[in-house]
Amino acid sequence: MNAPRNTQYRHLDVQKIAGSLGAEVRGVDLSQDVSEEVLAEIRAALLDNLVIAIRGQNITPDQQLAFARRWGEIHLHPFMQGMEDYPEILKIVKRPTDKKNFGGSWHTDQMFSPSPAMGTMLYALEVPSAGGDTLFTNQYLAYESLSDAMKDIAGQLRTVCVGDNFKAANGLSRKERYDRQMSEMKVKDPGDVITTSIHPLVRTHPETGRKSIYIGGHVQNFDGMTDEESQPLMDFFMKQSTRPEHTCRVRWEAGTLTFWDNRCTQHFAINDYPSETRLMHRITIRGDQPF
Ligand SMILES: O=C(O)CCC(=O)C(=O)O
Ligand SMILES: [Fe+2]
Repeated sequence: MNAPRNTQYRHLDVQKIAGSLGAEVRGVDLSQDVSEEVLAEIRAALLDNLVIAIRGQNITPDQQLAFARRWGEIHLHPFMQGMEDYPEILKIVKRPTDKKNFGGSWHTDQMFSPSPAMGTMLYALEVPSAGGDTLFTNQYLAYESLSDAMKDIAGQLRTVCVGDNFKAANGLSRKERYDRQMSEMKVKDPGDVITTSIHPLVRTHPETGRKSIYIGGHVQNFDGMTDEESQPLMDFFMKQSTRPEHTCRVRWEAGTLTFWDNRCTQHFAINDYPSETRLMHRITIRGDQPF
């Protein structure tokens, strides 16, 4: 399939929030068992819109986990410590005294894994009085709006993705950065879990068949190229991905569960709420090896 679909919904109310991607979804209660029919509509809404903000939920960690398991295996974060009682759930929290937030740069989740996260479900428990929105990009459009000549070049590139020690982080490890700057989010040792991977820059979505640019902050360089050769191309593909017309912005409310497709989007958590708390429960679903 090469074009976005235009699904008719029988159960859900789906309202687009921007021209390129993103929708608000109402008409489902995730504290109850979701029927196969409703689940199929949620899948269609996700595939059509890439990111869906399911509004007005009131769910426990067990209920969020039950919903997440309908989509596949839970992907444990190799670096971040899950909740004590729910190791599959990451508490994403920024307190009034914290300077840094989690996910505050463009990326797609766990791109450094051989089989990165297919999707992420973030459930808002507490949000600041204003701010703390999350930006998303449409990586299909980032690819489709390239010239044919650039598509050919992109199609030949492979990214080297590294889970720790972002080049942008001035050589600091995750542990050094997070321990200094985030009071409650704890980094763990990944042990023997693989956290460096090489992926195609142009990937094909396993469900829609559409091609997208697969890039994000975990990319260190292009395979076989020097840093000097890679950096200008990386800058170009990041700029192309994050052009304003390729983005949308989710405004959170307590009770919003936002579900995004990491295979065709990037996201960026905006850190614009000093002195306030923002608290989320996050679950990621394992995906396929990109091709
Ligand atoms: O807090 C957010 O809005 C997103 C954080 C993030 O990057 C993630 O949960 O993967
Ligand atoms: Fe993220």
